[in-house]
Amino acid sequence: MVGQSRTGVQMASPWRAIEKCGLFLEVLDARAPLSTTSLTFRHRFKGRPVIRFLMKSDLASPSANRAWVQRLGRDGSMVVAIDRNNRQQVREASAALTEWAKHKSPFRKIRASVVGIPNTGKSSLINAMVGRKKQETGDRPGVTRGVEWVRLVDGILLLDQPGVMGDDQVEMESYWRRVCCGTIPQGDWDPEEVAGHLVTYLDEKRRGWSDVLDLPGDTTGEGDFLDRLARRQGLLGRGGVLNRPAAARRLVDSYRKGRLGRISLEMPT
Ligand SMILES: Nc1nc2c(ncn2[C@@H]2O[C@H](COP(=O)(O)OP(=O)(O)OP(=O)(O)O)[C@@H](O)[C@H]2O)c(=O)[nH]1
Ligand SMILES: [Mg+2]
Repeated sequence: MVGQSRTGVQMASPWRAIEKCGLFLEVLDARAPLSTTSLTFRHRFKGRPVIRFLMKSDLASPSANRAWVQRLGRDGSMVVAIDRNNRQQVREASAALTEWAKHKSPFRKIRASVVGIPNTGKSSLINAMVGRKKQETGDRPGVTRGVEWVRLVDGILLLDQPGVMGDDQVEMESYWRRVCCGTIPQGDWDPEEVAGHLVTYLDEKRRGWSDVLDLPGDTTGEGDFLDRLARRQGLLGRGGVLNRPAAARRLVDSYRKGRLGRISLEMPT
């Protein structure tokens, strides 16, 4: 099976390479591990071992990180919360992976497929573990276009590949969280709707979250809020009308980049 990349280059279907792998490294966004899980991959995992990496843990709440590691690891599987710039965490993660591989398959080469939805940090994880910028990374979904094998150590190969959204039916509850984690290209989502969900969530979970934006007046009311944000940031459209979509995009972007603080969007139940 052959796929067409956006550059027009023919590339092998990622699924064919994935089928060769005896291990999956599933990369989730630590801020929303459930919403950034792809059910499409879950079906592929069936019966094969999975190690979960909660990437961008530096942007998530530390207590939520601990809770997620515990919750997702309850079935005995390995779960690691990781920040690609934290060398010790990265060293420990690759040591744990190497150890796991030696134990599970002492005589055979391990091929591990690094999977996840777009922009969760798959290529960054590979670069951090191999200790050099081998794979291209970028602050937008769809950076990796083809499949590539990368050697971690002798006997362990990692497969980098494009993020796959799959054909999951995603409810709005997960969708807005995926947007806030940067997994959906700009233009594919309605900024005011997503910002509305984010504001409602933050108002409920994090008192005083908007202090950092230094907005004048009362903080309640989502419509009001975007108007005040647009005014504060001088976001005006034609005829001096407040540009609410631009304010909404700025808010989501601020969240995504951690400017509102380390805030997780989900906690285990
Ligand atoms: N703060 C923070 N940013 C990270 C971390 N890991 C990755 N990023 C950033 O997240 C963005 C996406 O990283 P990539 O490694 O390109 O993600 P990917 O999953 O390979 O993306 P696709 O190939 O597009 O599917 C980049 O801007 C990275 O710098 C992390 O641990 N912390
Ligand atoms: Mg990539």
